[in-house]
Amino acid sequence: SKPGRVLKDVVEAAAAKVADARPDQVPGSPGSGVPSLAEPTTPQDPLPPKSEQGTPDTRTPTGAPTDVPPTAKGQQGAFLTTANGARLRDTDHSLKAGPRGPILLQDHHFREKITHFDHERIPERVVHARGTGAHGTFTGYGTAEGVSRAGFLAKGKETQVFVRFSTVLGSRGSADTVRDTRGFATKFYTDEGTFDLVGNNIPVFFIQDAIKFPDVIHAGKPHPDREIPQAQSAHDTFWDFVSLHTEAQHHTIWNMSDRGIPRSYRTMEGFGVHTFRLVNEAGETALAKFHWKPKLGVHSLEWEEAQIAAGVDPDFHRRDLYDAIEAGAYPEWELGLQVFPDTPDETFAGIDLLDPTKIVPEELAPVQAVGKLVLNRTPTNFFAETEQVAFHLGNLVPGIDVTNDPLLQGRLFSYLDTQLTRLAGPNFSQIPINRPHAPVNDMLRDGFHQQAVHAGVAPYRPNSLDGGNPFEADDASHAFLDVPVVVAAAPKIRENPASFDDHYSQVRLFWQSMTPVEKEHIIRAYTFELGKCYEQVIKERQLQCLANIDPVLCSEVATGLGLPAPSPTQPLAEVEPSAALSQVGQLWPADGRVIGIVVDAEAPDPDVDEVRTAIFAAGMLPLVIAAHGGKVDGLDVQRTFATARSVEFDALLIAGAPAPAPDALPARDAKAGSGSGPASLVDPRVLLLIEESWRHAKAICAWGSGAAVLDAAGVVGTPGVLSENSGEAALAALQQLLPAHRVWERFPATVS
Ligand code: HDD
Repeated sequence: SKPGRVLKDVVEAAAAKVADARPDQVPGSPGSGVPSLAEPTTPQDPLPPKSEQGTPDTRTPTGAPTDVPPTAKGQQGAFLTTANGARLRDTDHSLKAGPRGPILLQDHHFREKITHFDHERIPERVVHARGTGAHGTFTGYGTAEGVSRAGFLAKGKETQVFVRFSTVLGSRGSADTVRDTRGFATKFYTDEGTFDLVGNNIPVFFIQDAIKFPDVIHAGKPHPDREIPQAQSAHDTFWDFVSLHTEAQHHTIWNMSDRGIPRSYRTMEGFGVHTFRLVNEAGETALAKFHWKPKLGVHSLEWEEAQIAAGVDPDFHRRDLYDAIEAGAYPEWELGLQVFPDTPDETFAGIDLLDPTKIVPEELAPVQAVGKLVLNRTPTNFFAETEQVAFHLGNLVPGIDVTNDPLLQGRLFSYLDTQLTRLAGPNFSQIPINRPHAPVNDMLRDGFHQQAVHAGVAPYRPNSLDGGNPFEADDASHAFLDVPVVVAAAPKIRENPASFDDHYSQVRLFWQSMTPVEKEHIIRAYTFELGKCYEQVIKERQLQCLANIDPVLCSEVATGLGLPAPSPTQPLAEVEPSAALSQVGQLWPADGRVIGIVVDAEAPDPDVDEVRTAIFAAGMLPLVIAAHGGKVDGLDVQRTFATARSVEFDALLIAGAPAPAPDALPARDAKAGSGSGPASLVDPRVLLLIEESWRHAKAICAWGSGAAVLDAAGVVGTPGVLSENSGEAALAALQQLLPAHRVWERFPATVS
């Protein structure tokens, strides 16, 4: 037993094991090159760190490069130690007064282990708690040089970035695919300081003034009494607020549209929302809005898909991002600018650029590409990077300044303030993920969790004791420029400009810009969400808002709710639809798309291998689906009929007609007693997969005996369902359909 063993025995036993085996025979041992997943029996080096840990971890807290190995603060050496580095003999038993006795207070290892564990959690973000992140590179095109002096926008300049995507309302553990706005926050580690672009996938916001932020969030979060529902806007308090506070109606219709349920973070646009002020080398200013344009286009889930995914794979978007990056299908966006003259009234084409509930249609001010973002590295440690990353709108670089947008002004306060609680003190910019890659010399001192050992005696200016250091910079040394905007003499008041009172014209613009199928989705979303409200008065009040947007939208939702449709209380705005707002009608690259291939494990089709290879070659991901795991005809099976659901695939190839397996649930027609129709010949889980894929408007192509499956599923002859003679022909047919994302004709559209 343990107490009887002496140190010598333990060391000798371990040494004997190591000596007996040559390194190349011991998986996981130093030199073997083979990490062991079996239970290890000998001291081993930790698994090699991922290469990305070179940055920003290889910086000192003051930003200077260091030679300290990146994982030095993580794991070193083969042996378990205390936090102070003393090697430990046993971490499985507490120190007790005899085997049956109480734990001794002197057990310093027990106390350290449990105390640290007790404090492992930090408060989740008050909003955007659920998220995932990735590292990448931004490369400037140089096209913005005329409007901004920011160095990272220069032609060919590469800058490291970290991006965190998020939902807004849910807790850290909530599902990814809920209907909500998505955060799209980017940290550019530029040579001139860190620039944070903290945006969303929706270009407008619920409120015009930051002082309303607690109101909209309290309304959207779960009800305070029961703390339900989680991560949803489909409840009374949310609709109570937005129907009373009508400036929220624009953001709300975006949430009710397909934008509220993205297919992937990779297929989302991003928006800086506010108007920023840019300054060029000559000191000239322009106003601008930031846009992220995804290379893969903007695609969304279908509402039923989103709901199923929330159950079968709550980490759907997180998994998708990691899988794509680890498969080498690096997500890409172009950063674009809409640029406006910096006029005294800060408007463009009659649109108030300081009002964050308004867009400027791209048809009026085109989005001009200024650089490219590629995400190519997943975090090594979720907590250290994704959880501890702290964004702040005040992280600005020379060439980019703020405007007086009252929402932006308030955000400049909130993002620093919130970290004081979340990251427990004022030194969070020293946490590795937050460290600037520019040298830091800030005269900020002390405080909780201070990591730096500051030298010198004079952290004040002016001083002579530290030789006058640090010195103030100027234009020649790339100092940040606060644009000396003239602030007009005005009374101190709590009021908005009159232009902020238009709450409906752009909501109508959005609605009018949608295709029939997108309108149908919006109607269903409002009907679903309001149908979840209990209070009649709230539904009626929101119907009144819809009447002021569009009578068809209002009457369709009213019908669904079983309520009368009210008339508008104000004239409907004359609007020019903006095609750029619609997701339907364009063709996009199919890179990174997931293609499910259903095979019959009993009679595998010989074309499957070739089809898989061709899918890979086209930059997509094939997943073989069969009745059981393991291998079929030498091919790995990635999904079984028990684990595959339509949500995971962008399209299906059917390469065989698998008969019902013993573990399959009874087929529907078998339950009904017929049992002899074509459906009973095919495994019912395959039929469910096809039924769902069909409902979710995905392309489905078959070849060989797979044609019989389409017949059994009753989908032959419908749009986007094709049978071909060979695997090659079936894949070619599928590739014709994929760029449109979905077979849109399958959605019935009752409105135009
Ligand atoms: Fe905010 C987080 C985006 C308005 C206060 N916000 C946060 C995040 C994103 C946004 C993407 C997550 C950052 C991360 O991944 O760590 N927020 C927006 C956008 C807004 C907006 C696009 C409007 C245009 N936010 C807004 C207002 C306030 C805040 C008006 C307060 C007055 N937001 C916060 C916050 C958070 C935050 C409380 C929570 C965690 C954090 O900052 O770091 O400070």
